[in-house]
Amino acid sequence: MFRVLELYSAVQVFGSLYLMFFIFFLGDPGCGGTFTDSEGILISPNWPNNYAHNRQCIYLIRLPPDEQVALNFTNLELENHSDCSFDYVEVRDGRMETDPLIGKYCGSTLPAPIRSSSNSLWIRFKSDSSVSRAGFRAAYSVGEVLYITKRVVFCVVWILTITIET
Ligand SMILES: [Ca+2]
Repeated sequence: MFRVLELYSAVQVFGSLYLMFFIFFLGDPGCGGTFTDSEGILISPNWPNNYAHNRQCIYLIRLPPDEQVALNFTNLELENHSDCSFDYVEVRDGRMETDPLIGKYCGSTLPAPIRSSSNSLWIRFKSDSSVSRAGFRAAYSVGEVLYITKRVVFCVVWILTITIET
């Protein structure tokens, strides 16, 4: 009996150390982060399997200053509620919790494509203490229209400048 208890505590200690190691070094894949590449994928924790209860994950997409973020949800499966009070994904137009709200989403209706007005988007995923689903997956990229427009305008101005000068 003594041996069994000893073994049990050893397993407990080892288990806790392993968990600490896992959280400290490997993080929590899918739970938030800062995204600075020109394109990327955001997923809820544990996607495509069910997310855990009582999670909060913050995702910040930050592109170079003169670019916009285009965000498209490809999958959405969250606990449904009329005001999305239980589990939700909220998207804000900027880099902070206090920036203008673009939308708060839950259930399984995919949001329309989202575009930031500046170079960043702030996203929060939150789950409550019961009922979990698969979560969400969203892809972002540089907002091409503004990117191309700016370059076209630049070229036109450049050509005009040359034409006027000669
Ligand atoms: Ca829930």
